[in-house]
Amino acid sequence: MHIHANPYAWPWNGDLRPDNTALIVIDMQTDFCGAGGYVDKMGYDISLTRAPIEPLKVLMAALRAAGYPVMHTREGHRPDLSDLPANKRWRSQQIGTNGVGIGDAGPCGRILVRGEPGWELIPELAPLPGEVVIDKPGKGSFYATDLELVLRTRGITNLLLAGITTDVCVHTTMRDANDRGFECLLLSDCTAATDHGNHLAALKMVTMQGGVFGAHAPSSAVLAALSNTTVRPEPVEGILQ
Ligand code: C5J
Repeated sequence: MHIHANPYAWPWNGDLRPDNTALIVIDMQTDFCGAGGYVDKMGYDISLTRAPIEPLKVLMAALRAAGYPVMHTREGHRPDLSDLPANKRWRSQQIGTNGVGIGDAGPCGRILVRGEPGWELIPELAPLPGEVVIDKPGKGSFYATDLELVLRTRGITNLLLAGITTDVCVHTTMRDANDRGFECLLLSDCTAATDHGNHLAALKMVTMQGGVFGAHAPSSAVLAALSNTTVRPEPVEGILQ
């Protein structure tokens, strides 16, 4: 089975099954797409980072119904900030109001700190019991996490990538996954950036060099491929279907 994608029909080898393909929903946390969260505090427009919520709801339901694993990531740091590099903290304090950055108190608790309200995944896209949730201290989902071990253990070779933000955590994860040999599809309407131009640029980057990091497609292309594999009624003899 292939998904109609840009710049090639994905996956490269047509081997797309629920036991070798997972959806990874990256950092759909209040800090990135909720009122009073980190992105909001920095002064960016959260209607951009909230745009993937509705298409993701539909896609996650369809993939779950078809037996595909759905995994989630959360960016965040230990409460003692021992895993927060000083330069990451300093840079985050340069934008927004009052020098408040990662680790500091905001309207949704301490920004990007594990256990705080802003760090939680948004309720609309809450994981189901048993779904893998990866906590990561960085932008990429592989750095300092057990994501690769989890994927290899399950025999996952294909990744559908979604979440926030296209140009930062989603792209870093896609690049790192690609270097590890995973076949990646970036879901264009299920991801967004704090700047729409950056979102479009991040999509375009994927298509260079024959698909330098994989391919991208809207979730409708995944839904179309899934519906083509649903069981059709047995043809009745003598009747053309
Ligand atoms: C950022 C992310 N943008 N999840 N994090 O800082 O993309």
